[in-house]
Amino acid sequence: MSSAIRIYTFPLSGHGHRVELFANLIGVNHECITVDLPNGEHKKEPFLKLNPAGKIPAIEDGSVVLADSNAILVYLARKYAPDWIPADIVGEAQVQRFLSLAANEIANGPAAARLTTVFGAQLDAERAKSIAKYAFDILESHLSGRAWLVGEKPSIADVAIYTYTAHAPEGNVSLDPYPNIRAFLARVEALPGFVPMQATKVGLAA
Ligand SMILES: N[C@@H](CCC(=O)N[C@@H](CS)C(=O)NCC(=O)O)C(=O)O
Repeated sequence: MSSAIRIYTFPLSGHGHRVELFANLIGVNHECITVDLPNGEHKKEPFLKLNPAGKIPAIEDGSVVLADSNAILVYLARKYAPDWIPADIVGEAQVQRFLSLAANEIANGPAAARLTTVFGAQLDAERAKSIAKYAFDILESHLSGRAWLVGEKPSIADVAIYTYTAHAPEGNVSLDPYPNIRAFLARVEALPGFVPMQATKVGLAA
């Protein structure tokens, strides 16, 4: 039997949770290793050998070392769960579109807004909330009449978008105006193997 994939993460990180969630959804053998972010473990050796950018998540799968949550989702899907990434060119490109949304507007919107409330980050909360609205308006409209972001079944696009969207209220971004998004989140949460990220009682979630 192959050894467990090591996922270096932090319990309150949505980027880390994205990877942990996917590992659980596809049932791949893995273990989560908490990196001590508050004490800067991610900025020192030996962690920097795993990710010179000094960020979690990163994984070790045998001799493969990989950082960046979306890159890890692509790797895990291609290697262990090809059903989670479309084989056709257009479907794959559509997935990439949502990975980009996750890496840009979701990271700079709801994730950044949550950083200000959960971690006291000195970021422009109003700007983050305005980017969150932009991203959620796109998602709300896209999810009209659709169960999943791409095609007829869940893909890594859904996993990439899920966590920071679900936890947006912690950053004072309400999901009340977005019924399609809320129904989408409930569908992800009903998937076999779903694991939640630890909730924090701040912002609208207080
Ligand atoms: N693009 C990266 C972003 C990862 C990221 O921002 N990680 C945060 C935790 S959510 C981190 O490690 N922050 C620590 C730091 O930047 O010092 C990914 O998708 O993995």
